[in-house]
Amino acid sequence: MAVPSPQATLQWDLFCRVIDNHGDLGVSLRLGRDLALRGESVRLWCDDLSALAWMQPEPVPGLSCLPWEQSITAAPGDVVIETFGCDLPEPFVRAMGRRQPPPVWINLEYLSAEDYVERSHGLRSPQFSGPGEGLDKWFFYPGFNARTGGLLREPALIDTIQAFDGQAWLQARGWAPTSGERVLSLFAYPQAPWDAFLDALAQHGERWLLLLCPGAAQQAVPPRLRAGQRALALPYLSQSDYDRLLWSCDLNLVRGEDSFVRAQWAGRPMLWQIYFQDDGAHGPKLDAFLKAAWSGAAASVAQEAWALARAWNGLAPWTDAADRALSQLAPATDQARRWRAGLGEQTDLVTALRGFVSRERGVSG
Ligand code: TRH
Repeated sequence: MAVPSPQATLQWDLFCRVIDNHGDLGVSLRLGRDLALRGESVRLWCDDLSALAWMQPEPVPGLSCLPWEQSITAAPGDVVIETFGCDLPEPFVRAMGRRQPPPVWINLEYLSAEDYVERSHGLRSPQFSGPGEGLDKWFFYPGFNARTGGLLREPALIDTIQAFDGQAWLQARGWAPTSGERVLSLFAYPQAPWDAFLDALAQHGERWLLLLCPGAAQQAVPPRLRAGQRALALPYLSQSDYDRLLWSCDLNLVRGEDSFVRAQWAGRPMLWQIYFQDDGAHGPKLDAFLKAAWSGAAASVAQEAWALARAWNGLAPWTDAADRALSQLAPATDQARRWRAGLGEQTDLVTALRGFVSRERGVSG
């Protein structure tokens, strides 16, 4: 159901190239759906829409998901967003130059807590050559504070999560923990240190139900389960159901970008497996996030959380401190709630984008 919008409906063109995995489409879809549910008219042009069959099986009013090639003959709308610097088709960019007024052209960048984000957010990139000559492109950076573009957060998301009955939801699907069992969701890349992780979970005889998302976890975990652990292999869920899974677990292991953000909204302990980059850029990116997310926590608790996150990502050996972080989830739960409350005060990404576009178009938002 579309939320009535005080602003005039605009036509938004979102472009997405799938490089690997599911985050490129995942973020673009999440953005497109949020815009559409707030009353905007959105076309999502993507070079590989195959994952849509499970990510978004139901149509969303106001959102059309279309093959990339069809954009070549389309008339550009009021706003054009290229996600993660994907190059737009030349004929489309030429058509943008002919449009009066030209669309507001935005490059939506990757999420990071590093300092460069605040410096780069909102910068203008005048196009001096090529098909877009004479146009301006704007850099829009999501982020974790008010000097950035914020995070995708649908209206009333935190209230919805707080009112959600995760136990009943798991029960209805046959995924509920038995009495005395704790439950985690596990979405991971293949290089995770599986043995150290499962040992650490089992260390004090705790019993765990591991809900394994499709991919590496389903191959790696079942043959390695320790005493007191059992696992269920989940199918791919819709994005909305994947969110509900995160809201229902005692611990969420997430990766990439979109599941990482959604786990923060869940307000439960989480462990992030960052997208690995050959040049090592993922190390400082992880540390910048940890620094932000654990600020204000007791020093010993923060140190253990850092040790666990770095070990899970292969950036440090697995230590006793990492073990301790996994065996004491109560401080991580408190911190996750505090962190979420702070993020919830921020302007969300869609509100920030719409405000930016209104200003650029000279319309009071
Ligand atoms: O799949 P990811 O690792 O994606 C990426 C890509 O590697 C991308 O190239 C990189 O740029 C980016 O990370 C940083 O992880 P991510 O971002 O969490 O995307 C997964 C999406 O799949 C997310 O939108 C949630 C969704 N999903 C479901 O909808 N249902 C499911 O059952 C699962 C497991 C995920």
